Amino acid sequence: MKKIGIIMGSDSDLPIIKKATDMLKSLEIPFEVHIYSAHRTPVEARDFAASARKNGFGVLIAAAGMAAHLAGAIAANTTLPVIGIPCKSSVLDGMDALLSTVQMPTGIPVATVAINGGANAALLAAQIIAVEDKELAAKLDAKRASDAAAVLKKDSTVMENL
Ligand code: RP5
Repeated sequence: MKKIGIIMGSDSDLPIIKKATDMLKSLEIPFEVHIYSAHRTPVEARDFAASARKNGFGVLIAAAGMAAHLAGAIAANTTLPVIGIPCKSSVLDGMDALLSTVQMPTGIPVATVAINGGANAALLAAQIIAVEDKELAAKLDAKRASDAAAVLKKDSTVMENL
């Protein structure tokens, strides 16, 4: 199975990344995590993206806050699918990172998930890998079914608590 590469702009983004790695672990998908910044370590970020395909990665996830150029900078250096996670910082409620991540120019796409959307980034990466992996696709189908069952169980008792 192809690996998923996860890059975060700072170790302060770790709580968001943990949501992604927890999900990938639960689906038994191999991953590798790095702290590379588009601004503070641009050479390492570029080199990682440029060599990712030959190093066995299938999808890259990039998480950053504030002027969040990381996902775009990664996408500029690979044609692997790149998923961006805008991270909320102490000001502007993450809108700065959301717009910096999502508003990519034509030709360099970044699939952007919700602000702090680490779990969905992992699920989207898994769904991309599962296009060519029936076993993983079955796990994703089973997760959908069990998530739906959990909601319906709550529905069946909701009136008891009112
Ligand atoms: C971004 O700036 C990082 O992704 C982080 O979300 C934000 C703040 O970084 P630190 O100053 O906490 O290292 O590049």
